[in-house]
Amino acid sequence: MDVLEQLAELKVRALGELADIDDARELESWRVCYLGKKSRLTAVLRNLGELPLSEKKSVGAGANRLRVELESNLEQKKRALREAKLASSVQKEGLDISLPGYPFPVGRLHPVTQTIHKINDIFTSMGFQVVEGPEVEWDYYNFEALNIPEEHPARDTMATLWIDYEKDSNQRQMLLRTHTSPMQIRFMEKVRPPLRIVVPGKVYRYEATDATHIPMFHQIEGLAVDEGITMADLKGTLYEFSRRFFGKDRKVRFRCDYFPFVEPGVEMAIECAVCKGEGCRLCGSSGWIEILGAGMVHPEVLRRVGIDPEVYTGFAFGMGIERIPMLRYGIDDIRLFYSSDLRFLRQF
Ligand code: FA5
Repeated sequence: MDVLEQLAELKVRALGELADIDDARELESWRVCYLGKKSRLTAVLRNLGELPLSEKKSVGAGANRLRVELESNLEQKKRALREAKLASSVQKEGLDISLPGYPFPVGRLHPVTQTIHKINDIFTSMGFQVVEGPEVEWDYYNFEALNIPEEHPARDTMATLWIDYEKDSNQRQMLLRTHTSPMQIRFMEKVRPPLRIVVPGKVYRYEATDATHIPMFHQIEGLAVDEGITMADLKGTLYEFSRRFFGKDRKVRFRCDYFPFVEPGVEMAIECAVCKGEGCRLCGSSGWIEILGAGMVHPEVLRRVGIDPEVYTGFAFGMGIERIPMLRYGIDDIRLFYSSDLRFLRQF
């Protein structure tokens, strides 16, 4: 019997056996026997090279045709077995495959994260770069380098969570950063002006909670240092931010304030969204909500990082992020952001 006759016989046998198969395990044995590595068909295909030229072409074509035919029969059988199984479980378990499936719960970004992204977008469009810094910080970066030495009363305005850590040989102490300003120092230690950055992140204060205060909240720091930067650049940049974020009709107020690392210092407040300036619980009856502290970078801060204050000047600001969506959407209690109530969170 020549090879082509053998293949014809193989086909009859394989298809005959396949017709009688009615479970997946038998089907797998059939596949191994007729299409597997050690099957007769694979051997024929592998040894084509040894055949005389006259037979090679016809045997090769015949063997490949048979392989394709067996594979397609195998797929058909697999489908038929699957359908038969499904039909039997529909009968046995009363399964209704036409019922709609359960919807997958789809998550979304937290409103504070969404706000950070929006603020980043506004400042990057004005040429600022986004950088991040550590939440566990050295006393030096959080206070000392920002003109707040150990006995300075300004430390009292930021009740600090200290880390229980033995001072090292440099007498350094660790804390949870109370603001994002330490990144001003860290960044200026590494990068020379001109520079423009914003630094979003978590900050921590050991404070009582009320409608506008929580012990863990977010800030975004801004810092721009270059030749010839003035207070007008600071105000222009923050007005532009407010216009883009809150719209052009929302009033903005600057007032003098004190922060040891800026001179002069200001605070910026926005007209309260809940009472439209009339006075309510959220704004403490003042009609305004303070959202950030800012000012011109103190010459001593620049000097400490090796930047000459006679050549360079800069402005900095630190904004409380939670208060921004509160003002935009008229949310009257900051604690709602962290109470994990989906009815609140799903609105954003
Ligand atoms: C600071 O933290 C300064 N680092 C800001 C600064 C940066 C001034 C650069 C000058 C130059 P202050 O403590 O005021 O400042 O906090 C800044 C903002 O954080 C506040 O305006 C407020 O919006 C927000 N904030 C402060 N404490 C809380 C709190 N407990 N809960 C929620 N938001 C708060």
